[in-house]
Amino acid sequence: MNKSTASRMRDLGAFGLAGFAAAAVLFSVAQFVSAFFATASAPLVAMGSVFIDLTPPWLKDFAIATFGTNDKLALFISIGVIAAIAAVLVGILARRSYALAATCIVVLSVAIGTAVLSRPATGVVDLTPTILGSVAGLAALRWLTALASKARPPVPGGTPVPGASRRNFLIGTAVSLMGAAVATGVGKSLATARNVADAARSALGLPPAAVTAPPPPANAQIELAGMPKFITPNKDFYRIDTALSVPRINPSEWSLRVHGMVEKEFTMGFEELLAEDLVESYLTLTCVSNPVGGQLVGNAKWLGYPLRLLLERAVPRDGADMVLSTSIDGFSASTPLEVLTDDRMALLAVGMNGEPLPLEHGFPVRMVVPGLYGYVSATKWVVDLEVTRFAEKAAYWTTRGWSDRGPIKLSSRVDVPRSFASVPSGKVVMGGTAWAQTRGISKVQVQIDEGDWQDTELGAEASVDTWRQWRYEWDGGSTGNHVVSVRAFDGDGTMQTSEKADPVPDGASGWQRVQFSVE
Ligand SMILES: Nc1nc2c(c(=O)[nH]1)N[C@H]1C(S)=C(S)[C@@H](COP(=O)(O)O)O[C@H]1N2
Ligand SMILES: [Mo]
Repeated sequence: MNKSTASRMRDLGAFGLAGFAAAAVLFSVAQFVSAFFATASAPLVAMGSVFIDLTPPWLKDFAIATFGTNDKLALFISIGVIAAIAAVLVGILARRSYALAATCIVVLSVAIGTAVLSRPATGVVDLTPTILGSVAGLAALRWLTALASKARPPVPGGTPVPGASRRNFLIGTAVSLMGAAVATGVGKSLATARNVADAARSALGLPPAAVTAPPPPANAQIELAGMPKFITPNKDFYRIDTALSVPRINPSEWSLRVHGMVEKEFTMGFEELLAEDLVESYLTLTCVSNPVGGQLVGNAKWLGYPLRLLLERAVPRDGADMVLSTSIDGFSASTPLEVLTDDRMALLAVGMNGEPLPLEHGFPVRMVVPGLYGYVSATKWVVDLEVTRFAEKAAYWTTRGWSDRGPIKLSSRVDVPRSFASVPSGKVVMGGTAWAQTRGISKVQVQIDEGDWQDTELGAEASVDTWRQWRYEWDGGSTGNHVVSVRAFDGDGTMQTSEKADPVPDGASGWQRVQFSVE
């Protein structure tokens, strides 16, 4: 490389770095200011949310399959990398013309502002973080590119540039990046301090249940290393939702509107809800995106008010066949009216395993419905129930390629041994889980290699709405690779289908096969 190419590269690098630092200033200032506005007023949150809403089902499925419940982190990192590349390019563009680079930033800011305004819980004032961030970013770009120009190596025959100019540029960049880091950090603490939902949740004492559920029998839990807990602790409960930042609802400002095809519309506040006779119920939730053998299933003790009684009060009109439940962040689910009015324990829940709902699981109020996948029933942060018809309204995932109904498919899973585990020779104890909410599990069978199907020993049944654990003792086999397959039968004796289906559009099916080896 000759000397002038090298100095040209160095110059490009400096302008690229200036672009990157200016973008850091833009996003961090916006992030800081967003602490005083709606959570979706932060550019990253708004852009990420729009991205999620536009995500086709195959990509959502791929993201969940690849990153599991880290899918949001993966999204933030992707947006960050793309933004960093764009910022470097804008910086390089500023070397030719600041005006052109500034135009790019303004266009981008308008796009961000549009994303902010498209969120359900934002208004015009929520553009403030984007506007202030953009002004700061433009100023930073102007300043840093000016410093970078002064730091240019001397052109042949030009006046030599003192070494101090180069240092000035580097100091300017460092100051911008540090300022950005401080603004982000302080903004985070401010947002936490201003989080009334957290404080209200900690202060909240839930009333005792008017109808308690008997605790599950002790032998519902199969004692075997590697088996899931029969009751999933809240901190381990899978989390799936479209919310990039968890909605923070002050319970004293929460209310639920019940309306649509009803005789009596009404609105209920949180105090009113707690004053009702609350019911306890054990229920296993399952996500439609759960692949065969997957972990998107959890079991908890819920406390809430029966949706049946709530709807009785509203008196649905003839012809209504669906309840569209909507969350404060715009997510919605379509649940058959008959499912919410029959005798299963569909709840408007406030408690999970003896605590108020965790923020990520819907604080202060969510729905849980036995027998239906979460996407058509388990609306978190719920604020609106509209009694309507399937023919008239469509829910969030229905408009994105998923089925409008989502009964949970009879499923079974091997938890022990794990895939590709190696086990010592001799007796092998296996174990797993099966679920068919509202019908229960009557039998689970396993097949080792191409052998006959064998009945397993079942843990006690806590309720037809909860999963059931199984255990099987295998005498052991030759060293080398083996496969265990599993299938379950529901309470009516119906066998789990062997037919393989992907999660889209209405849930995965097929028998799980787990490979392991005997040492
Ligand atoms: N507001 C809101 N509620 C939601 C969702 C969502 O994206 N937003 N996702 C649903 C889906 S797909 C599932 S599987 C369950 C998961 O509940 P959990 O995160 O408490 O396990 O919540 C449901 N409720
Ligand atoms: Mo889900």
